[in-house]
Amino acid sequence: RAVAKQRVALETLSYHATAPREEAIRLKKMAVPTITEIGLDDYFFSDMKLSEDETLTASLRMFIDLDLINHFRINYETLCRWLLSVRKNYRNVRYHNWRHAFTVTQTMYALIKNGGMRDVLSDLECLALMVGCLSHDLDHRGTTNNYQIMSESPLAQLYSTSTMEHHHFDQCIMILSSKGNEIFMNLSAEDYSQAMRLLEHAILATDLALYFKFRGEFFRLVEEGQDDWSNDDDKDLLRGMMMTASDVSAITKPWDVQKEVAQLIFGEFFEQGDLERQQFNKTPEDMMNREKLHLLPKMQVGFVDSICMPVYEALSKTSEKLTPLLMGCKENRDHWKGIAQEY
Ligand code: 5BB
Ligand code: ZN
Repeated sequence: RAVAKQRVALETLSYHATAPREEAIRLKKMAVPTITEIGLDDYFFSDMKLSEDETLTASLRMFIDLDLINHFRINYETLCRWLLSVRKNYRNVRYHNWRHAFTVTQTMYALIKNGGMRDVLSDLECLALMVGCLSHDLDHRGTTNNYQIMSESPLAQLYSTSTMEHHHFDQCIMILSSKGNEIFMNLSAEDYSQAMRLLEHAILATDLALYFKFRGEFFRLVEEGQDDWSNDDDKDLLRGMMMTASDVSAITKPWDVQKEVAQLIFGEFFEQGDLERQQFNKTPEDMMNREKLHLLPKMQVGFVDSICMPVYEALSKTSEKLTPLLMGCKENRDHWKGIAQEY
């Protein structure tokens, strides 16, 4: 069994190429925008006007601004190469691509900088969350965990729960340990192993199934008025919720942005539905069924009510500085609700 798993691991994980050094040298020489130039610390930031290069230089700015480069003695060229390698290992799918990773990271940055989370988190936690966000959907194929299981994909054989998230973490570790990409090289042995644990936790937390599993405990803490996060288990919960809040933060953006992003999500889900029709000769669930397009506004309301509002409400209770996310989410709910009622 162990041998079989190893073979599956090799088959599925063997492809990963890092970016060439020349590209890193090119990026290294590029001007990096300031935070205010592109509104990087704004909750309502959108990447839509940024070029591909600007998503990279903006990422560099966030690392510089959080003082991660100095604090962890990260070689700048190594950071450039690592960023390029991360981008390269996202696929050209509609939604779960590099831009999604980048925008999730920007929300995390805003939570840290403007949401008051900097006071609660250690530098190492900030580093792990930022690296975790950039890496959290690496090599996503535009299909869900359920699809991996249904199609008996090698990944599902390797990991029976949180299938894709385990794979994203694997890819993250592979890039971090590739020559020329080792941004954690100068961490102490203790910090390094702690960073790995934090990274794994952060990436796995983006499985909504785990969000559902752990949120009750987090909501209970928040209801009790918890504001001291010195307990490690409590802070694990908080970091996990921050990952979820960042991952679904498209739902908090101004309506024109939310509308555009929703199109991408619908498109990716529908393509999976098309695959399911072809491969299994079955009618996909409504969410993935093109013929059920008219149900999507109602589904978005359901998504907001069951997943998004609860996490933004809870986070708002931990810090008032996080309420803009809750407000943005509410506004989009009203928009989707309005459209749903037209039908
Ligand atoms: C989400 C959990 N899933 C297992 C069943 C469906 N639900 S849902 O009813 O809350 C839902 C969420 C239904 C439709 C949705 O989008 C319509 C295409 C969404 C939705 N999900 N809408 C969004 O704006 C966003 Br952001 C998301 C998160 C997408 C990534 C989650 C991928 C995991 C899917 C299992
Ligand atoms: Zn994601």
